[in-house]
Amino acid sequence: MDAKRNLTGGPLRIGITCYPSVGGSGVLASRLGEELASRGHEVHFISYEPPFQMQLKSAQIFFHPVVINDYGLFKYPDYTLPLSVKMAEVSRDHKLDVLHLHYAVPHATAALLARSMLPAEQRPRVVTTLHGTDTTLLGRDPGYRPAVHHALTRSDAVTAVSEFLRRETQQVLNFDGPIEVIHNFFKPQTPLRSREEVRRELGLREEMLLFHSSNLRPLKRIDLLLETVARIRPRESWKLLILAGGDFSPYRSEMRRLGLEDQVIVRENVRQIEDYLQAADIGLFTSESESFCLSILEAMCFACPSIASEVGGIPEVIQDQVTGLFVPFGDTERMAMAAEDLVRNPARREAIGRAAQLRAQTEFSANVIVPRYEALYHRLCN
Ligand code: GMT
Repeated sequence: MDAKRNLTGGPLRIGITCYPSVGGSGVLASRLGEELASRGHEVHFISYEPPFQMQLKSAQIFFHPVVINDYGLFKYPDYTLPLSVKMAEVSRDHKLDVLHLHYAVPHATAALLARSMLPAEQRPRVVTTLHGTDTTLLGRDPGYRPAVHHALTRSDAVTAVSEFLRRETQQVLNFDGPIEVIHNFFKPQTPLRSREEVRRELGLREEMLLFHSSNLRPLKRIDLLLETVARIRPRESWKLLILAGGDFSPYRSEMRRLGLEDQVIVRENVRQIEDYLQAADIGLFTSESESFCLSILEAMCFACPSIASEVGGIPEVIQDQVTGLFVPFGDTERMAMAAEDLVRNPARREAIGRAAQLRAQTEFSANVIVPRYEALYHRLCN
C-alpha cells in the first residue's frame, strides 16, 4: 500500500457503486455517501445514473457516469465491463483508497476486474456490502453462485445488513470468510410540508393513515397487503397510503376486486418520503423475505409503529410488542386484527411508536452506524 494512503483516522477517498434506482440499497448507499462527505471524506459515486435520492450539493461528492454502448455485436448490452473500466479510471485519477460496492454482482465483480487493471500502488481496497438478493436469489442460481462466491472471497471485506443475511450467506453460498454485520441506518430529512398539509393532500379527515412503502417486487406480497386491509373494520376508520417505487397499475384490478378503490391512495416514485412518513400512523409490511426492511426503519424514525411478517432480518429491526408487532408470514387475519387493535388504541399505538423511534435513534442512527464503516475502511487502509 502506498505510504501516502497509510492514513490513521484521516479523510479517505471512497468510491461507491450501488443500484441508483428506487430501493433500500440505493437509499442506504447514497445516504452513506452524504454522511461520509459531511465527515470530511471525498466520495465518488460511479454508476449509470446518479442515485435516486442523492443530493449532489456537497463539494466533497462527485458523480462519474458509466456510459453503456449498445453495440450491435452484442445481443445484450454489457454493463459490467464499462463499469470496471470507469472504476479503474476513477481509482487512478482520484487516488481512491476504497471502493465500496453495494451488491456483489455485478458491482464487486467489476471492482475486482478494475483492481486487476491497475498497478499495485493504485489499487483501492474492495469492500462489498450484501443487501439480500446476492444471497437469497443469485446465491441459489447455479448460473450466478460461483460469481457471487468469487466476488466475496476476493473482496478485502464483506459486510451484511443483518445477522440473518450473514447466516444465510454462510449457508447458501458455503462462504466461510468473515462477514461483518453492519445494520442499516436512516437519517430523516426535515419534511418540507406539515403533517396537516400532507393529510389534506391525501383527502384525510379523521381516518388513521395506514402506510406501506416498497419497490413492489413480488416478494413484498402486495396481494397479502391488500387482503389484509380488506379485512380491517370499520372501513371508515382508516385509509392506506402506498408509496410505490415503481408502477402500481398491475395491482389495480385486485384493489377493485376487494372494493378498496376509495380506501387506498398510491403515490409512485416519491422523493420527499419524509413528508408522508410524518403523516403515517401504522406501517404494514407483508414481505415473504426481507434481509432488513429499511422501510420499517424509515417509519420508526417518525414514531410510526409497524406490523410486519416475522421473516428474515425483521426481528433485528423491531422487537415484538415493544417497538413493533409481528404476525406469522401470510396470516392476513392476524395482521388485520393487530391493525384494528392499534387503530382503536391510541395510547398503545403511541407507546410502541415512541419506543420504535427511540430504538431507531439509539441503534440505527447515522451517528452509530457510519463510524462502523469508517472504522472498517481505516482498518483496511492501515
Ligand atoms: O427490497 C428490495 O427488494 C430491494 C433491495 C435493495 O436492493 O434495495 O432491498 C434489500 O436491501 C435493503 C437495504 O439494505 C434491505 O432493507 C431490504 O430488506 C433488502 N430486501 C430484501 O432482502 C428482499
